[in-house]
Amino acid sequence: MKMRGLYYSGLTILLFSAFLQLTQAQLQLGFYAKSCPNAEKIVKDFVDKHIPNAPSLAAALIRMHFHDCFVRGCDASILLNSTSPNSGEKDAIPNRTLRGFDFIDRIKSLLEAECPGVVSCADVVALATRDSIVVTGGPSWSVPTGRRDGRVSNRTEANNDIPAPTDNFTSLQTHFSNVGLDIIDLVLLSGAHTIGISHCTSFSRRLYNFTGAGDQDPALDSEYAANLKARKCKSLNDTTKVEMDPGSRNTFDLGYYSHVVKRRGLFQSDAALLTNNVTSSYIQQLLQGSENFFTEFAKSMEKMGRINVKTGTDGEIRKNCAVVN
Ligand code: HEM
Ligand SMILES: *[C@@H]1O[C@H](CO)[C@@H](O)[C@H](O)[C@H]1NC(C)=O
Ligand SMILES: *[C@@H]1O[C@H](CO)[C@@H](O)[C@H](O)[C@H]1NC(C)=O
Ligand SMILES: *[C@@H]1O[C@H](CO)[C@@H](O)[C@H](O)[C@H]1NC(C)=O
Ligand SMILES: *[C@@H]1O[C@H](CO)[C@@H](O)[C@H](O)[C@H]1NC(C)=O
Ligand SMILES: *[C@@H]1O[C@H](CO)[C@@H](O)[C@H](O)[C@H]1NC(C)=O
Ligand SMILES: *[C@@H]1O[C@H](CO)[C@@H](O)[C@H](O)[C@H]1NC(C)=O
Ligand SMILES: CC(=O)N[C@H]1CO[C@H](CO)[C@@H](O)[C@@H]1O
Repeated sequence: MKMRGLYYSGLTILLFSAFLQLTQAQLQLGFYAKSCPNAEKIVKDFVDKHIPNAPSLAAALIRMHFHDCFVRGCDASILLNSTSPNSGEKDAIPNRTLRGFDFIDRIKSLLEAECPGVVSCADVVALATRDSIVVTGGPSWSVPTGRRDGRVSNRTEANNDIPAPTDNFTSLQTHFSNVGLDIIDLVLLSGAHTIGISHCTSFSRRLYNFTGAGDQDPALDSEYAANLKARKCKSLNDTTKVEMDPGSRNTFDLGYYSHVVKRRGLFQSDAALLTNNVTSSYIQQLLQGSENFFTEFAKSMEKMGRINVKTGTDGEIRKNCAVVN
């Protein structure tokens, strides 16, 4: 009997510690409830106070979150400054147009004042993104927390892992599946292009030199192309900013998809969504409302926020988001 008892309690302890390790290794809702009870409120209050005056930052933040998660997981590696001789993600081609770093730094300072060394930069990015999209009238989603910050930021990895605006459907699918996202996530998350801007340089080859013969991309509506050339992107190297969802760049709505189906998406990667039957019919379903954009977008964002997160004792809680401790 005694042996059996010991056996059982041994097994119980074993199972229990395995269970603990499993749960410790995961994000959880309200991770800071005990360690920093006001953390989420501090983020939300800051966002609610400042985003209405600077709504374009919502776009900057969601794009930052995306770029963070696609390279080494959502570990705030995107926030690290390059340290000579290492070139960080910030110096990668797709990051040259990122904004909002000081917005994150300001929130992080408030959190450091409240509970030093507790709240990760990666969680600040995830929370501030969600809260700012809500301010733009977009969907809300759950942001389980407990992400820890990475210690490595590598420019080459960012150039390789972040999809390019010139990507075709196959390349997009590969970039997404590399981080565990499928082609429905691809359609939904591309919907974030309903807010924000692009510089002409991100797509001007489609207007002026698509195949290198001074031609235009036939997949881009020619009337729209003519309009862009006349009024916005006047030459191949013009750096003017263009709204991706003209007329409602600060409102989170279905505008992007309406645009894409009119062949007016700015990037080849936007146009590529029409080249696959599954994704193009999913866009129709979103536009018709048989799939609810907000509900489905929220699910994909939660999924993106979980990509390769560091938890438990992995990584660190950075004190300053731009440098490792
Ligand atoms: C599917 C592959 C994607 C590609 C190739 C892509 C590419 C780009 C490019 C080239 C820009 C313009 C940068 C500039 O010239 O300033 C941009 C802007 C933006 N992207 Fe994407 N993107 C993709 C997916 C996403 C995802 C998944 C999100 C978020 C969930 C996102 C959110 C944004 C936002 C909000 C902007 C506007 C940023 C601003 O206003 O500063 N994109 N994207
Ligand atoms: C990180 O880089 C930014 C931009 O170059 C700079 O303003 C900031 O002071 C740097 N932060 C640290 C901690 O070095
Ligand atoms: C950065 O990543 C690339 C590609 O994975 C790798 O070849 C390179 O060695 C890395 N650089 C550093 C400094 O770790
Ligand atoms: C898509 O792009 C990749 C990489 O540039 C290329 O290897 C592939 O042939 C392209 N696929 C199609 C169907 O055009
Ligand atoms: C168009 O692209 C080709 C091939 O990349 C290049 O040789 C040519 O100089 C480009 N034209 C302009 C106007 O940049
Ligand atoms: C941009 O293009 C125009 C003509 O299209 C040219 O005059 C100008 O020198 C170019 N600027 C740069 C920085 O390449
Ligand atoms: C995709 O749709 C087109 C036109 O509706 C059809 O011809 C083609 O067979 C479809 N392809 C697949 C793989 O279902
Ligand atoms: C925001 C940011 O850090 N941008 C950098 C991106 O890369 C270019 C070129 O390396 C830098 O000049 C920018 O400062």
